[in-house]
Amino acid sequence: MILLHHIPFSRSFRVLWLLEEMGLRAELKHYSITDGSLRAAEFKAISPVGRVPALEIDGITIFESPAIIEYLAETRPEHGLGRMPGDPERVAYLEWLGFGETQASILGSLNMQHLFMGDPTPASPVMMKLEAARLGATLKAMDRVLADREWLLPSGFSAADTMMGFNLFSAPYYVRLDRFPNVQAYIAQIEARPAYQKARELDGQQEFYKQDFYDVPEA
Ligand SMILES: N[C@@H](CCC(=O)N[C@@H](CS)C(=O)NCC(=O)O)C(=O)O
Repeated sequence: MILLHHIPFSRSFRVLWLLEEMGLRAELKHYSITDGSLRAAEFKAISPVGRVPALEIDGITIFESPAIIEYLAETRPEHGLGRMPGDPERVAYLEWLGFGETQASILGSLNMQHLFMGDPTPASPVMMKLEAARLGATLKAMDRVLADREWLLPSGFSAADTMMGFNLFSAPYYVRLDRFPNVQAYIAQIEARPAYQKARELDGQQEFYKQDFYDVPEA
């Protein structure tokens, strides 16, 4: 049995998507970011600061999405989705796994300030503007790389691409993507993948974003 601790439209989508790419189906245990369920002692025993995803598989429990993604790629090499030590793309692959979290941490900060602080007055428009610009810089870096290839690695789709699950749903709420045509083409390619489409069906309804775009409020 595979059990994924999950919130729709969050980093746990990365794992849901990679499992589908591998033809594996997890049972989902749902949480909400706002109802306190992530802070329950039972969940913190699995994920020490109460974050999703966590994955129960092969008799172990793993938290941190890059660790889960890498574990799945290494233990299921027949799918060819990892780049193992010795592979010429190994370093680039590891860089993209880390890059996924660099970008996601900016999104986490923007989500916190725009969506989760309750009373928005303590949020800082200066920080919101800065974080939106930093997010734009990560998209610009991707856009440059994607100018001459379809996927993050030259040899083709890999588990590193699944790290962009969550990031690429969330980014358009804060940065207009028309500045990044290669990222837009990349998203279209991702959306055409049957495993991605199935994972989106299984993901569930997001409950965070209430409008199409979040501008920086006037200071
Ligand atoms: N680096 C961790 C970050 C996990 C994380 O922050 N997940 C978010 C959802 S996208 C979460 O659980 N947030 C709950 C909270 O911050 O309380 C990973 O990649 O798994």
